[in-house]
Amino acid sequence: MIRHLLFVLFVSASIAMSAQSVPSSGNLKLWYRAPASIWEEALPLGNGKTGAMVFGGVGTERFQLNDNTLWSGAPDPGNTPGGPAILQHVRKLIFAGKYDSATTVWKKMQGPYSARYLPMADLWLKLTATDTASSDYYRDLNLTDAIATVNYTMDGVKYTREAFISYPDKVMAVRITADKKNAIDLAVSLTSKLKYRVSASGNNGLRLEGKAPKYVANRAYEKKQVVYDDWNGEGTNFEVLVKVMAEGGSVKGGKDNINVSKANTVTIYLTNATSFNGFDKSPGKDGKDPHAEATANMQRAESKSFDNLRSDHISDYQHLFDRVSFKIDNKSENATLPTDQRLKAFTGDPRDYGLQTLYYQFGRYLMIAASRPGSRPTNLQGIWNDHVQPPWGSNYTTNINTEMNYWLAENTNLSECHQPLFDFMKELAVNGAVTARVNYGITEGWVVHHNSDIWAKTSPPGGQGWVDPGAHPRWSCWPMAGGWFSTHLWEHYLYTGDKAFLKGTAYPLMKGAAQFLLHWLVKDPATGYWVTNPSTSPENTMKVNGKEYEVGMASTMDMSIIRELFTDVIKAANTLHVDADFTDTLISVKEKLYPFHIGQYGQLQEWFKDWDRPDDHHRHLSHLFGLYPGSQITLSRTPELAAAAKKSLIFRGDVSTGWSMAWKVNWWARLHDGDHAYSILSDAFNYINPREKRETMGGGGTYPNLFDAHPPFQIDGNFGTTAGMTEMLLQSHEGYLFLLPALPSVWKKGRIKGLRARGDFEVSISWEDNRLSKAVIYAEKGGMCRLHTLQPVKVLEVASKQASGVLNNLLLAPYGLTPYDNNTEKELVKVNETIGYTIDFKTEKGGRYTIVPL
Ligand code: FUC
Repeated sequence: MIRHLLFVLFVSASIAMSAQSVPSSGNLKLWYRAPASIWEEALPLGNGKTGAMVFGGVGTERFQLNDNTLWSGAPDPGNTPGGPAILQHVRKLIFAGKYDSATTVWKKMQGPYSARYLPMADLWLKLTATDTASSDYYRDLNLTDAIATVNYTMDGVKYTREAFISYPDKVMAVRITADKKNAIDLAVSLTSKLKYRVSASGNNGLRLEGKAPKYVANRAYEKKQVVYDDWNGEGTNFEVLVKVMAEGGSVKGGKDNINVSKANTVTIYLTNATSFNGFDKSPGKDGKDPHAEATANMQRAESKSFDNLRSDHISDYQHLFDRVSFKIDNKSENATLPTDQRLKAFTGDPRDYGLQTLYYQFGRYLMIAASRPGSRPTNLQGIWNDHVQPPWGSNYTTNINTEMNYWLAENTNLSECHQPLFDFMKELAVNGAVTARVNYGITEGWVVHHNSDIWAKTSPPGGQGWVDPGAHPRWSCWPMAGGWFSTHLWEHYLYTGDKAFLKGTAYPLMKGAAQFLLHWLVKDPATGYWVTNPSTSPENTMKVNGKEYEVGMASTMDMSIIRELFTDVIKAANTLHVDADFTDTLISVKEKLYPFHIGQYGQLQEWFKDWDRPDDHHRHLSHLFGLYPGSQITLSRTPELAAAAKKSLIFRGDVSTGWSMAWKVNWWARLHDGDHAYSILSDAFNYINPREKRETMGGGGTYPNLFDAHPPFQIDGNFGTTAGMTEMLLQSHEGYLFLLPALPSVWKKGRIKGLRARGDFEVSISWEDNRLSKAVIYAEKGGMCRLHTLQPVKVLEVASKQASGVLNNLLLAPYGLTPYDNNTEKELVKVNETIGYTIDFKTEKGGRYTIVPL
């Protein structure tokens, strides 16, 4: 190990010294002058299912591999028989104000923790017999074709290595070339951090068979940390196949490695599969045969040439990626630096807007690489994880993180990448109906709590059958994820206008989530309002008379999610002309939902009562759900609530964890304060050194490979920030398309092409001197368009008129009325008034409309 480390250090040092002469590359590349020696320097590839982190080593190349169906454990519903009695007890205590006792009793409701997302294997290429230094080292990840490349010169030979993972062909392909004949010598091998064995496979191939643990502990003090069954027992089996092909020279397959000598070109294909056979089946007893799947994929890939695989991969990827282009005039000289140095230099010269557009497109790249139709939804690390015990299990944390992962799907024109989340919801609805019945005695609809996994776990986590002092009802007591997820279905419909989706997929799920919540609500005997009890404001605590409590009733977030969902369901049922009685019930309950409150400081009240603390800097600000991603709080329709939300944001401060700051970018964008959004956004470009201890790292920031730092790495910050930058440039939730609603003053000149807005519109915007210079709106389906701009504009192709009345386009309809009580005597903080011009014009299906200033 030490020898290996010394070797890496030696190679890195010699590379750093000799790497001055390689030309810089375009702005859509992450590129470096040295190989990665730590995971957060390696570059991610993926096709939704298979993920690889490419290290780019010279003597030793490592591809750290994942399969997004490889998790610990097996289906484990973890529901609590006798739950309804526990619930009644908790409710009684809470209505009596006995929050402490309620918290203790709630713990009986907690089921097991989620399963862990696991690393699959490593592919190793031992490239040289001697540790000779190289020169002209260069590696990159090119976002225009999703190919990772390594170039270097050694002993006068120029080597090139390319790697990609193909979605259409379900294969990872690596090609090594040299500019001189017979120059490539290497050994190929496979290992895993899990239980595994390697054998020869056919002609010049390797086969790694692996087994995932049936249990990975969640707490350090648990006796057994990683528990394996035998090969035929419980736990997911997996397989990795490698095939090595060479032109020139010779290939010799061994038992556990393959040796190539004196080749001109080497091509490696890798396929992988697991026994995962659905969320409700044992991956051991009832698992699929991973060998059959990996073999079939390998045979199909082998029948294609590398060049064909490569060009099919590129066209598949570009079909999605090329929909959006983004440019901001960049005056910074740092644009020519390697990406890690560029990031380090950002704080000193924050004018490097090209780094921001690169980061933006990297967010879209990650979504395409990690979430494709047919794959699992992205987890806390997308699909990339190197730990058997990853932070927070690399699971689905559903009280913000999983939702944030999908905030960019619609507006950055990657609608089909949203699909895995919808597929997952179908599974959650099955398990969640059982949890609703067993835990709460609710026989209609489905529920999800704050963690889930590949087994579509829906019960509250926290440790079953034993008391875990680290398990907190402030996170476990939160049955709201089904409701929140369901708002994604409605958003997908608003962006696409896809009625078949609304009818067949969305509405049944949305209705089920609403049914559960309808039964979950109880009448507060004191106020007569419908409230949630028990309730938390995710992970935060309320302080009542100097004492902190975890569980109470009617948190603003609960009520906001329910209000948003009921509104969506009512609109969906009207659109489909179904369920009139059910919508009548929703309408009457909605009228008596516990409303928003503006508290004593002029803040948006987080809790049932005005217990908010100005010095509370908790990373979660879930009570602002109505401002974003919800649409209940807007500057134009509820300016007082918007002011209260702004006050809450000011109290909490800007600096927090990566995802929390990403959420704040979106909130400030919704408050049309581009400069404040921007100042938080620029904090995302704090260089985080992955070699430092987590405790000494700052709040939020970015690793050398542009992965977001919570810290540690968590992918939600990447996705949430890309979504937030989009929200700064285009919004469509207030009843119209608003161009440049929160353009920061430093982004003086720029252009973004191909964003999507509600109403099934595609929008391109250019600006100069901070003012709109031109926009083009493409109407995919046609229909009325309402447009808001900060300066008067005209439409070149058709007549437009000043907007008036209700727009005849339901996809663009605003939220509606938002009830609230204002209990402060203080003056509210000032918010940006909605100024500008609003016009209506008619669009035809497939029509293109040019907007120019008057
Ligand atoms: C929630 C957050 C943490 C972290 C974890 C995965 O618990 O509060 O910050 O993101 O999820």
